[in-house]
Amino acid sequence: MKFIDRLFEKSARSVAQRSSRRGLLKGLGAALVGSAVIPLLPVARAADNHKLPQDADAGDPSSCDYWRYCAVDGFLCACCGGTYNSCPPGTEMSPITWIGTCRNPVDGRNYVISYNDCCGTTQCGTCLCQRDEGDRPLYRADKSNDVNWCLGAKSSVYHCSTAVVVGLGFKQDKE
Ligand code: ABN
Repeated sequence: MKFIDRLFEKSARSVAQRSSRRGLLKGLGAALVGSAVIPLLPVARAADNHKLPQDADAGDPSSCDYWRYCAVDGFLCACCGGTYNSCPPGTEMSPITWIGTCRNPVDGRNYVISYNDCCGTTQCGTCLCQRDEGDRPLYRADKSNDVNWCLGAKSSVYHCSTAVVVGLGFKQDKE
C-alpha cells in the first residue's frame, strides 16, 4: 500500500512542478467554452437522406398527366422551350408561387411542388394543363391556383408554368 501511496505522491508532485495554477485554469476555461460551442456548430439537423427527385424520373414532363403537375393551372413550360422546372430563354421565373403536394409514383412519397410562372413574353399557348388538386375558388386567393404569379415579377406578362420540387412531404400511412 505504501508503495502505491509513494508512487501517486511522486507523480502528483512532478505534475505540480511542471504546471502552474494559471495553466490549469486556462485549460479548464478552454474545455468549458469548447463544450458550450460544439452544439452550436452548423449541422444539417433537418437533413433527410431521402434525395429530392429533381431529374425527370417517371412519365413525360410534356404531358399533363405527369405526376408533378397534380395542382397546376397553366401552359406547361416543358412544351414552350423550357423544362418542367426551368423557364424558356427570354422569360423570368416568378418569385411568388402556388404550392401543391403531389405523390411521386416511383417511391410513393408526397413532394411539395412550387408552380412558378415564367414571365416576360406572351402566353405560350401549347399544353394547357389544369389539374387543380387542392385548388379553391378565386375568392380564397390564398388557396387558389388561378392567379397570375407574374404580378410579382418584373414583367406581369404570363408565358407558362413550371413545377419545381421544393421539399419532401410528410410520410402518410397507407389507406
Ligand atoms: N398561374 C397560372 C396562371 C397565369 C395567369 C392566369 C391564371 C393562371
